[in-house]
Parts: sequence; C-alpha cells; structure tokens
Amino acid sequence: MDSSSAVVRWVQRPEGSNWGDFGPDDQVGRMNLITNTIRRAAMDEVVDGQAFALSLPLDCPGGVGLADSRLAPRLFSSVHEGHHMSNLPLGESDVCNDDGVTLFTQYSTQWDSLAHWGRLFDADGDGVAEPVFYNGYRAELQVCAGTRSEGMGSQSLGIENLAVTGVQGRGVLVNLVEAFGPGRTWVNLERLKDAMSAQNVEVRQGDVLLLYTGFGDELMRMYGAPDRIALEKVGAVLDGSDNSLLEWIDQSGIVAICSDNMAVEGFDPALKRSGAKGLLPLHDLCLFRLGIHLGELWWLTDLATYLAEHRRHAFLLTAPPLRLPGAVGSPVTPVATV
Ligand code: UVW
Repeated sequence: MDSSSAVVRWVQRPEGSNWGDFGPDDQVGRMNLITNTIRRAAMDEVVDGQAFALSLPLDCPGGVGLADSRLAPRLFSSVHEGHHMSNLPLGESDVCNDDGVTLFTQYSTQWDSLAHWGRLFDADGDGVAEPVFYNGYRAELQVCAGTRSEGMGSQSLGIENLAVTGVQGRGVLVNLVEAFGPGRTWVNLERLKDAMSAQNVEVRQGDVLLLYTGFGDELMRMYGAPDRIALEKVGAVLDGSDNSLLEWIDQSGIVAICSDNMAVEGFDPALKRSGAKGLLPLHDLCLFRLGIHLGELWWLTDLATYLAEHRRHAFLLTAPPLRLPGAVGSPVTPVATV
C-alpha cells in the first residue's frame, strides 16, 4: 500500500462514518457541504454589516497555557546582514522592523485539522487494528508519517486543505451561558435542544455551530496566568458520552463545531481517564468518522452579547485557517458579519 490516490486505503470503514461519501481522496469532510448556494444564502444573514473578530489575542491564555505541550508564541527580530531588524536604519533615511515567530498551532484560538485525532481501527480488514485517520488516511503512511521533526508536516489531512475551501458560510450561535450560567455544565442532547429552542436557534445543513460557554471570559480574566484547576469548573462542555447527541450532530448536517472552551467536549485534562468510547468521543465522531472540523478557544463574548441583544442567532462566518502545509492545527482569526 502506498500513498498515491489510485490506491484503496481501506476496505471497511468505522461504524457511523461517512468515509468515501465525498470521494475516495477527500480531505475536508463535511466542509464539502458548503456549496455556492449555501454560501450565497449565508450572506443573506448580514443585516447590520457589523463585523466581530472571534480570536483571542494569540498569546492568551499566556504563561504555561492550558497544556504543557503547547507553549506561548515567541516573537523575535529577523536578522539582516548581521543586524537585528529592530528599528534598523536602512539606506539614507528608512527604518525597518521585520520579525519571525515560533507558534504552537493549538495554543490559543485554533482549528483542529482532520489529522489531529484518529484511532486504532482495522481499516484494511487484516484482523489487526492500525492507527488511522479520517477517510482511511493511515498514520504510518500518510499522516505525519516518518519521524516528525523540524520541517516535517503531515503528508495528508493537513490544515492547508481546509484553508483552500475559504471556510465561509452560515454560522449559528447557541448561548450556553444564557441557558446554564457560566459554571461547568455537561451538555447532552436534551440540554442542547432546550437551549436551542429557548433561543429559537434553527440549524441547517451546511451550518457551522458555535457554542458560547463563558470559558473564554474566564480565560481573558486570567490572561497571563491561567489557573488550570479553576478553569475545570468553568464553562459548559458537550457530553460526548451521550449517543443521542452524537447522532444529532451526524443528522444535523453541520460542517464544524466551534466553542470558546478548550476542546468543545468535556474530557480529563490529564488525558488518562478514558470512557467506553475513548478519551474524546466527540473528537472521534467529528474529526475521525465524519470529517467535521473543530474550532477551539474562539472569542465569542462580543458576538454572543450582540446576538442576545438583537434576539438573533445566525450570521455570515468567514474563518480560513493559515494555509500552512502539513500543520495539524492552525491559529485563526474568524470573522462573524451580522
Ligand atoms: C486535545 O488535544 C485534548 O484536543 P484539542 O486540541 O482538540 O482540545
């Protein structure tokens, strides 16, 4: 088996997956559902023309951040002929700054690519489970294959695939703070539906679902010194153990789920406690089985406030990630136009 597109990567697909439905070599999953017609209809949601930037400052949370493996961005001056380009005089009268950055792609406001989460599954039917990702892309051959070191990105399913779609369509926001308050609430389907009907939220095929949980507010209050233990008690999280919620996500036709919290769903921050469906059942459903992208740590407070005041829930969302070949996640500055 090699990585060329003529090769069949799998002979059996996971239960409840849509592998192959968007083509044998598809790498963007449900994003395919945003057709020109759907994108054009999303523009009809623009009433006032006001734009909201949905990104945290990318050095938030700050300090140690939310995971030991994800470090804060580090900016530095680039060097020109041995001189740091920091207010560097050039020619007779010019002065120039130029810089570089070391950026962990999932430290702050981000998209997860479909290369972020896979699992052991016997896709080739030989009776042995192998590490595999959305649409049967295999870890050892096509996803971050080889020894990952500097300069090596994922050969397939990288975030650049999402970038070239433009990521523009109809966004709908459910205000979970209005529904459940700012504390940690595990939201199953019944709770989500209660919140949606109280707020008249109607979800259509092709929508991006945004969940405002209040986690981002606390993160901004702690900007620079996040208290991980305290944050575990803050903000609603989806309950990935609820099968009916997973079924609804599948049936709804949504193309992505984004929230102002860490992982959209609740999980053990030490990544040790695993339920019957793995560590992160919603990641498994969305990233692995259905190709539904996840956006995390988005800044939703200003948008949620506007929408609550105007009793609205839909808007035009434009949120392309960086076109960074092979990256498994990306910072993003999403824009909601209302
Ligand atoms: C984890 O790595 C826990 O997932 P995410 O970045 O999607 O929150």
